[in-house]
Amino acid sequence: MSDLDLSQPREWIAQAAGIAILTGAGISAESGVPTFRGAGGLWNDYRAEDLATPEAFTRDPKLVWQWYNWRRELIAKAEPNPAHHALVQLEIRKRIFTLITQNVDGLHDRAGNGKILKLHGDIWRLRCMQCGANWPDRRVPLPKLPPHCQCGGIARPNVVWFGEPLPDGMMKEAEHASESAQVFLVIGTSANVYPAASLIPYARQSGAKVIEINTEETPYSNAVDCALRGPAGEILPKLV
Ligand code: BV8
Ligand code: ZN
Repeated sequence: MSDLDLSQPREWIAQAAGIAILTGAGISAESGVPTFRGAGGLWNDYRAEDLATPEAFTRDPKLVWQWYNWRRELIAKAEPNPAHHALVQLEIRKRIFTLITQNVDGLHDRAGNGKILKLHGDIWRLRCMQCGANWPDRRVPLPKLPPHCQCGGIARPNVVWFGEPLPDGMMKEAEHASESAQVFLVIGTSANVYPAASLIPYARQSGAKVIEINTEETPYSNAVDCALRGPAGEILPKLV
């Protein structure tokens, strides 16, 4: 790791008045939360289509909830790692700061970040399929699957599934943050999922210096200003 030359990205970050950050499951990997598509990934035993879709939930709410219950138990045992803490330091230092995350694990909140755009929702909140009520529920494990709302309706995880639109206005706000940033950090995402991944070229076209931190190559590695290959938990603290 020590052979990475961080002087240029460190300078860009130090000089930047505004910073926007896009994180994916990789930033939580060193906290022990498995990623979706890597080795030992969450999707390995299941295909995304089998679980993270409204059709799957309609077909078998109990199965989908067993998967989310299992993930909630994993995440509940996880702690934010040095990468999460480095982003809190960055928020303290930068006047203009927006953390855009695809993660639903809540580890950025627990680390202490304030300005977080949760593109794909929050695994710690439930939403009623009947009346639309939306509430936090941190019980691990949930006693009964699927959980129900007080109105008697079935509750779903308050996350965005494939084929579902992102929460209203979320992408607009994320694009606004990306265009007003001098530096755009892309951390721990395979950049497969849209529209989240579209923020990477969007930020670049808006003139930001784009720095990617990932243990592997991604479709955007050759299109960013600086691709740092390695674990975020080791690299990020050295950058800020
Ligand atoms: C929508 C739910 C429209 C919550 C998730 C064909 C082409 C292009 C797009 C599409 C297409 N077909 C369908 C689409 C659209 C689809 C999509 O993008 N599909 C992909 C798979 C092709 N998108 C959608 O459906 C979106 N909605 O488009 O709606 C619409 C509009 C109006 C009206 C109706 C409809 C909704 C997308 C949201 C899906 N929900 N999750 C949950 O259960 O978690 S996606 C899921 O993937 C998670 O949210 C996750 O965050 C996200 C992205 O994955 P990553 O975070 O990148 O994680 P991954 O495992 O893939 O990668 C980890 C990375 O970390 C790796 O690169 C690894 O190398 C790296 N890493 C590992 N360890 C470390 C590390 N890096 C640093 N340090 C380490 N230690
Ligand atoms: Zn209800």
